[in-house]
Amino acid sequence: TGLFAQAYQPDWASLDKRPVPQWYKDAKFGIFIHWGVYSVPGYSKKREYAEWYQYGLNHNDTARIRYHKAKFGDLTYYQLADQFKAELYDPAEWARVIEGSGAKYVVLTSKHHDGFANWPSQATALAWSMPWNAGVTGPHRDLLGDLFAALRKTSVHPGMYYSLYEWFNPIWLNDKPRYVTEYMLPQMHDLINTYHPDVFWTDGDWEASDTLFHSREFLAWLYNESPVKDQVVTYDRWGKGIRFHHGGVYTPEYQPDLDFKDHYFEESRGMGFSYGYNRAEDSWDYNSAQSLVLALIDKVSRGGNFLLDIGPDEHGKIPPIMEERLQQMGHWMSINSEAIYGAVRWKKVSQGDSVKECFFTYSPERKDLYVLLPRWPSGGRFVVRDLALPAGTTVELLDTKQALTWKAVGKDVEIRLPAFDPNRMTSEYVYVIKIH
Ligand code: FUL
Repeated sequence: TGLFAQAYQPDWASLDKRPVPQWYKDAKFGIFIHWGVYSVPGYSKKREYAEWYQYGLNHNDTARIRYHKAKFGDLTYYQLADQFKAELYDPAEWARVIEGSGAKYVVLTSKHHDGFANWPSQATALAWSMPWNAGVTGPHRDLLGDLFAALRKTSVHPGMYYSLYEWFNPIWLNDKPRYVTEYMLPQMHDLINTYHPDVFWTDGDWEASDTLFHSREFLAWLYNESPVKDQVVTYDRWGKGIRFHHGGVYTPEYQPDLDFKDHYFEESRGMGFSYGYNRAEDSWDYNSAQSLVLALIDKVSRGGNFLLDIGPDEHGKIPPIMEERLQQMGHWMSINSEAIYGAVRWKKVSQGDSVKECFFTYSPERKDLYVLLPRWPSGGRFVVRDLALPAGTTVELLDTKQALTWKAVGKDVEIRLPAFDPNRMTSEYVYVIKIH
């Protein structure tokens, strides 16, 4: 294929023109999964990332070192791969739980910064003297491929996370350019060509330049020629200084206040304070279902996506508290998802200053405005400020499908609400009014 025929050139001016795929903008809600050898210890001090376990062991993290000694004695981190058995892993069940949450895509760690590959990567043997992928040790199974196959039987798009660099990969430590051309790029091509992911979520961007990582060349290939060129979603983590400036979707991380009006964004976070499973966390470290629904609608009202993380354990089980949160969100979504899927940022994100009285989302396709109420208003009415509605506009409470009456009051619209009826209303957390 000649260079002229290519739609995208390996420079940011060109690559930045590539539109974010519409399926992804409509999806709004995805599930991140951090799962690997670090799930065996599954431990960090509270408020630290448990998937950084190996790094902590090597950087004088006394809490992790003490825990490691007590639980694993003299075993090295690498030897923990034997205990990553995933013997209870049921990808069809994961797919069912995730689909039930209302999420429309998944981003599973193909490999994190420790370099352990969750698929039978040929490349690992090149760098590591011990078996360092899930096909040849631990689970002896293609964890990634099996989840993708299960997801393809649902409405959930399969996607993957990939860390560009590896903390302790011997090739990376000795010869970075060689690591990139002989190890990283072959792995990335293998992943794209074998599994056809709809989402490719790169990370580790801060460790080297986009030039060293060959990021622009890779993206040009991905967008021009790869088997997923039309549907694949990419992000902004492609090298030092690129994040929040170039690439696909911008990636705030535990940064709820960051939003970008003229660039698509997705905030990610765990249900507690870690991505990888952290057994030091208590139930109160987990967000309630209500605050997770609020986080989702907060993102959607600002025009972005929400990528909520779960951390399965070394057996392959999703911890019950995480599973329950997904079920609770799914229950809310089963009643209110039309305010989420396909929605865009409206001219106003929310109403109210320190206390949010409501959030807004808008369906450009149906021209419906959604008013999302984080608490049931008192006094039998709710006032939407500065809104003019044509006569004949219908207003409906999604939860009970009741038609509501409204009237213009000055520049505002006053909507009359029924008495709060816990026996009839089932959505909890956030009540949604549709204005059509
Ligand atoms: C970060 C990583 O270092 C974390 O461990 C996690 O994967 C997060 C999504 O990205 O930069």
